[in-house]
Amino acid sequence: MTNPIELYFWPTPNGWKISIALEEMGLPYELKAVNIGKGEQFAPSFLAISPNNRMPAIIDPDGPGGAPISVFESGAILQYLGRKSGQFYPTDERARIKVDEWLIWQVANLGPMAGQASHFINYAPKIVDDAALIEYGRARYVNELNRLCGVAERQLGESEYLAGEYSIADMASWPWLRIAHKLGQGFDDFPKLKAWVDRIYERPAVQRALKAGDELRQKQDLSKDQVRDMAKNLFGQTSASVNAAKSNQS
Ligand SMILES: N[C@@H](CCC(=O)N[C@@H](CS)C(=O)NCC(=O)O)C(=O)O
Repeated sequence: MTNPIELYFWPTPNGWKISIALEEMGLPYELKAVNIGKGEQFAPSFLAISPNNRMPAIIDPDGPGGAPISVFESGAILQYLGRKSGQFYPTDERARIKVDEWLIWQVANLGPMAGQASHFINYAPKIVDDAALIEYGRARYVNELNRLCGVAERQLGESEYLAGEYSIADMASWPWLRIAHKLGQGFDDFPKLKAWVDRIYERPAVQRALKAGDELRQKQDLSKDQVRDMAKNLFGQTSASVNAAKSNQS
């Protein structure tokens, strides 16, 4: 009987990448909530496994050589789980490189751009009173996301999934691309992408992953006060503010 993997998690697209992978791979896991709106990502015990103060992170009690291992950064976690389970991450070098390309495309491009588009659409209007100050950032990231949706659309015209067969690259990209319509994109412009979103949504493992930790989800339409409260922990972080938050938590 394998010990459950601890998944340090909050219900956001980056968190779901890993709950989807664990469900798809049939690896037992236990959710450890990290309430990022409340600043729990600055707890020294969390920073010890995730020095970038971001979730997701995992601790696998049965790591290499039978000793525990922690992993942060969703791309590194997905590759680790793919190697550990021998699933959704091909061992053939050419096929693996394809998966790596699309996985890194997600973590280096899609994730950051969609995250910033979400910031300017969902949060900035509740924090910054002058709409003109928001507009340049909003347009910049909505356009970048639009470009990336076009990249995915063309790729999904070549193969059913991003890197050929369903893989960890799809698990990384799906939680962000499925909400593209809430981030200034029209799915009518991206029919293959929309069909891929729907195809993956149908998977029982994906359904289970979306339900796990559902009780942690906040209501979608937060008030100005709620967003401003979260913003103290989430936005405007500097090296000094992280050090201060860290000492408050210890
Ligand atoms: N590159 C990271 C991004 C993770 C990330 O941005 N996580 C956000 C939530 S979606 C977070 O933990 N934010 C906490 C904070 O900003 O302090 C990954 O792919 O794992």
